[in-house]
Amino acid sequence: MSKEEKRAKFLSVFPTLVEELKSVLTGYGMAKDAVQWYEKSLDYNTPGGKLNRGLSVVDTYAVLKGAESPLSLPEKEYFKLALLGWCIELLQAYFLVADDMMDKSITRRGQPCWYRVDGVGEIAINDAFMLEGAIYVLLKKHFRDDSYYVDLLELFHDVTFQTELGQLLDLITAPEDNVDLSKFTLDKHSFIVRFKTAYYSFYLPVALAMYAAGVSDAEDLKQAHDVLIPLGEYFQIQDDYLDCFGKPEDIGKIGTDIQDNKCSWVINTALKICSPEQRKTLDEHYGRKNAESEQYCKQIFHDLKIDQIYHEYEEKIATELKAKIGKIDESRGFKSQVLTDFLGKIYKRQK
Ligand code: DMA
Ligand code: MG
Ligand code: MG
Ligand code: MG
Repeated sequence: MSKEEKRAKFLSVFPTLVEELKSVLTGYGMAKDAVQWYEKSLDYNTPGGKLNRGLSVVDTYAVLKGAESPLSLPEKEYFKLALLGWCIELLQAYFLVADDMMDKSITRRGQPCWYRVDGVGEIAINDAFMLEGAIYVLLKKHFRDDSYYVDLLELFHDVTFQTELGQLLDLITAPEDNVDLSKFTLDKHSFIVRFKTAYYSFYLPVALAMYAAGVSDAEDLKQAHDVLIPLGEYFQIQDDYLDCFGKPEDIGKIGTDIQDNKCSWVINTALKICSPEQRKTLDEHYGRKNAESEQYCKQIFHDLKIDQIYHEYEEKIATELKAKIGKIDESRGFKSQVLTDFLGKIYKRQK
């Protein structure tokens, strides 16, 4: 089954969900222009990305069920799993709309960030809340009678809060008016990225599929967690690397980490190996809101061959993760294939 077919099938579920959400608003007697606004926000912010998180829910479920491919699942079963996948994409949409405002980003997925669209501005804050709200409307409608409904709710609530904790740390470690590079460490970075990215992007899709498949013994959830959190850390290190070294046409966004004074993997790695002279330049130019200062920092990252260190890191972490995956105990029904597939999806990604 080709990747394109899987993606097309997953995408084909989305318009149904939008109609269901709109009908909730219509049911409350909401004005037509409000319903249209919500539809536009859903369409603009939800389906335009790689859909890795959403697709992983159906893929993982198929592996756990021993199905040949997600497309060979019975239609109703596929729909429910795809719906869970779309709930992660909605969660992601909610985080990204807010993240782009807080990070003052310009573009996302090759288009202007939602808050920068004409007429949107700070209404984007409420739109973000409503993207999150959609998750619980859909879960209630389709999972209320399932034995694991409360597990799904708790999982979404816990992971959302963990992500918000990560975002809090990410933001307060990057004050706009007080650049202090001595506060950055790779340990701090690791903590931030596990919370802001790894839980919702890696643990959540697998845990959702596990609950739906009935492979949700606490030991198995822990086995998944213990590989997926370091895997998610690796993914965010890629994001940090690409923010500085990636091409906007590949990553669909313009990097802002240097100007935003972010505690990213790139600056932390540079701080460990730079000369006192380079450190002085970084102290003077990192986190300053101008392109010239940003360029000074980029030159130092280039001189320090951060890209080479990154490629070495990538080989090392991939080897470590493969070894961890090799030790998974499959006796209760969990399958290490789920984790191998995840690693395969992100290994050496350019976007
Ligand atoms: C991503 O952090 C985390 C969340 C919860 C959106 P980021 O700001 O590095 O993401 P991006 O580079 O996509 O703006
Ligand atoms: Mg951001
Ligand atoms: Mg951010
Ligand atoms: Mg980033």
